Amino acid sequence: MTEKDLSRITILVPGKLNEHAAGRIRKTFDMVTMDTADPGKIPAEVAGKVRGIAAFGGISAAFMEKLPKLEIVASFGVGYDSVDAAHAGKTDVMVTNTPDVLTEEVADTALGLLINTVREFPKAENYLREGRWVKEGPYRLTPGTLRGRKAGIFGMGRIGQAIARRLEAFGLSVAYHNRRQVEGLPYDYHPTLVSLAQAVDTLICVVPGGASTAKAVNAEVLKALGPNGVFINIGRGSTVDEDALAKALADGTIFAAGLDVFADEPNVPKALLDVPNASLLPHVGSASIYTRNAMADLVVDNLISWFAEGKPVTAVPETAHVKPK
Ligand code: NAP
Ligand code: 8YV
Repeated sequence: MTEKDLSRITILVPGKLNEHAAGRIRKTFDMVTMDTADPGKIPAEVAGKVRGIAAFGGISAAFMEKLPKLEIVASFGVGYDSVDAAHAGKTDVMVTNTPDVLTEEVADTALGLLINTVREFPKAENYLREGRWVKEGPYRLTPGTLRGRKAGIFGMGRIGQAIARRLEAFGLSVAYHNRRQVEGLPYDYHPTLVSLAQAVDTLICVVPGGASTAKAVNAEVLKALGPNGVFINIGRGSTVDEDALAKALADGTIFAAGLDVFADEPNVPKALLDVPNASLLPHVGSASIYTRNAMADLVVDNLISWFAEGKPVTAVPETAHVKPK
C-alpha cells in the first residue's frame, strides 16, 4: 500500500489526543475529529467512512457499532480497561495498546511516589518555600522510612517487575500476587491478595482495571497490611475501595498512601484530599514528553502496520485473532 493509499483511509480521533500522535496521523491518513466519543454525536458524513480510531479515552461498544467500516481501535496507553475490547473481539475489530515503551517511566514514578509518601518530600519542599525553615528551623524527622520495609506487588507484570527491580536495588524484600505465578522470578508468590498484604508492610498496586480487579483493595486487605502499612497505587483507581482507603488512613488502620490514579478522574474524593497521610499525583505515571512520544509513535505505528501490512504491532489479547477484512 502506498502513502497515497493510506491518505485515503479515514481515522477518527474522538476527544483530545497527544499532539505528536495527532500530527503523524494528520500527515499519513485522512484524519477527522470530534469532541468526545459519544455515539449520538458522530456526524453522518463521517460514520460511513471511518476505518480506524485513535483514542486517548474510552471507546464503548455502542460507539463502535455506529461505525460500520471500523477495523481497528488504536488506544493510547497500556491499560485499555476503558475500551470494550471484548466486544471488539466478538465483532472482528482489532484493538491495540502501548505496552513496554512506558514500563520504566511508570516504575520510576512508582518509586518516586513511594519515597514521597514515606519521607514527606512534597511537604518538606512546601515548608522551605513557605519560609518556615528560616523561621522555625529544620523540617521534622519523618516517622516513615523505606528502611526495613517489606514490599508486596499486586500485579507482577511488565511494570510490576520493573518496580521490583528498583525495590531490590533499594534494599527491600519483594513478594507478589497475580492470578498465576510467574516462572523464573526470585520473589515469594502469594495466591491471594490478603495473604500478600499480611506478609508485607508496603503494598504496590499495578494490576489492570476492569471487573476482575474492581475494589480488590478493600477494608480486609488494608487491615491485613496493618498500622505500619503503606499503600501505593500506580495501576487504576477502580481497583481500590476509596471509601475504605480514606477511612483506613484517617483511623490509623494503615500508616500512609501514595496514589497516582483515582476511580473517577480527574475528581479526587474529598476524604482522600483531607487526610494528611496521603501523597496524591494527577495520573502522571507515564507523563514525560519522552515517554508520551514513544507511546504516540506506537499508536500510529499500529495504524500504519494494520493498513499497510495487514497486522498490528501490539494487539491486546482479546483481539489477537482478528484479521483484516
Ligand atoms: P501487564 O504486563 O499485563 O501486567 C499486569 C499484571 O497484573 C499481570 O502480571 C497479571 O497477572 C496481573 N493481573 C491481572 N489481573 C489480575 C487479577 N484479577 N488479579 C491478580 N493479578 C492480576 O501490564 P503492565 O504493562 O504491567 O501494566 C499494568 C497496568 O498499569 C495497566 O493495565 C494500567 O492500568 C496501569 N498503568 C498505569 C499508568 C499510570 O500512569 N499510572 C501507566 C501505565 C500503566 P495474571 O494475569 O497472572 O493475573
Ligand atoms: C496514560 C496509563 O496516561 O498507559 C496507561 O495505562 O494509565 C497512562 O500511561 C493513559 O493511558 C492515557 O490514556
